[in-house]
Amino acid sequence: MKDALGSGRFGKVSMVIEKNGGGKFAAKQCACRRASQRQEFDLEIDIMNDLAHPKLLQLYDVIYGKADVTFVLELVTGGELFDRVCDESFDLTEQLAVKYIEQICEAISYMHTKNILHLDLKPENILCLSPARIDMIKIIDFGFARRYEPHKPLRIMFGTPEFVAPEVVNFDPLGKGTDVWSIGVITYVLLSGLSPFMGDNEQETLSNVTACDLDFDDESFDEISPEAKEFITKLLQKQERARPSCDECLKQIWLKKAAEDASSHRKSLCVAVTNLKKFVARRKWIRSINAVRAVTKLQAGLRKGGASITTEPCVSEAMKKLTT
Ligand code: PIT
Repeated sequence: MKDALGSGRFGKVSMVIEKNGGGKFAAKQCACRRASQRQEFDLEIDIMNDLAHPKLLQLYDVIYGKADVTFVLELVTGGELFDRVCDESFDLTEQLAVKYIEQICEAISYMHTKNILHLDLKPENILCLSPARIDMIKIIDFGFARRYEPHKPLRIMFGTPEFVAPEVVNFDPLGKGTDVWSIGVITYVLLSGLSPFMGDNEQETLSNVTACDLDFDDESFDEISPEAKEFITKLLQKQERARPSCDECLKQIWLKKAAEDASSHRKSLCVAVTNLKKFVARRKWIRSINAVRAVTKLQAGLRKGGASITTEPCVSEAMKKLTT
């Protein structure tokens, strides 16, 4: 075990080095005590084993312990995309934003050809390949991914309020368009730093999502191209079936025009990241709160079961977050 890479709903991820051979990997260690948890992990493993794409994090091995399961994963070292974009030395342009969104659409299009939905696309789940290749991304976290059978309605109530589609909130059948919606929200945030459906609380956010009223009124959109706004508007349509497929997204004018501009060396304007920095700070705060909520829940469970709380990695992680 080497450095910690991060932690979240999924547990703790650390860099690990193979004893024979010295290969570097990421290891995601998760507590797994109940049979229902084991079933969830088995589904995630089954799905990950089906996925082999350069923009999707690869699973190499799984190690089952008595009360935990460890995923041996591809190592990526660039950190979260939104963190990199906010770095002082980074100039985000629309052209670069297109490059990111294109990679997300390609990866999700591949998943959709396999009839797999990701269902938790959000900024935290988009990492940069390495410090030297922050223009290349990898999508992580297949913990909510599901197989989609066209004639079998899939209803699920989970995800992150700011990024979930109206059909998730309404408990209506989900589809490939459910992921497309989240890509629309990610694009909106990337270009403006504003979260399109954010309310003062979770309830309000969910009601803004179902109302689906979208605007580009804020001054952060003043310099953003009409093609970008058109792209977002097409993805954020209330009807799941009205949204373009990922393949259709890749053919939108915004993406095509950016490619032409890039090949003729026309530079696009820099996107202002002041709002994005606030967005990133707020998301981190929410994640800490969620970690504390998880600890409280765990404490209650452990009190019943009589185990020791100090041995739980997520507890020490959450406490560390709280005190920094
Ligand atoms: C890395 C580097 C890093 C985080 C991760 C991997 C996380 C991966 C991950 C994979 C999953 C999941 C949650 C997180 O459910 O900073 O190489 O399948």
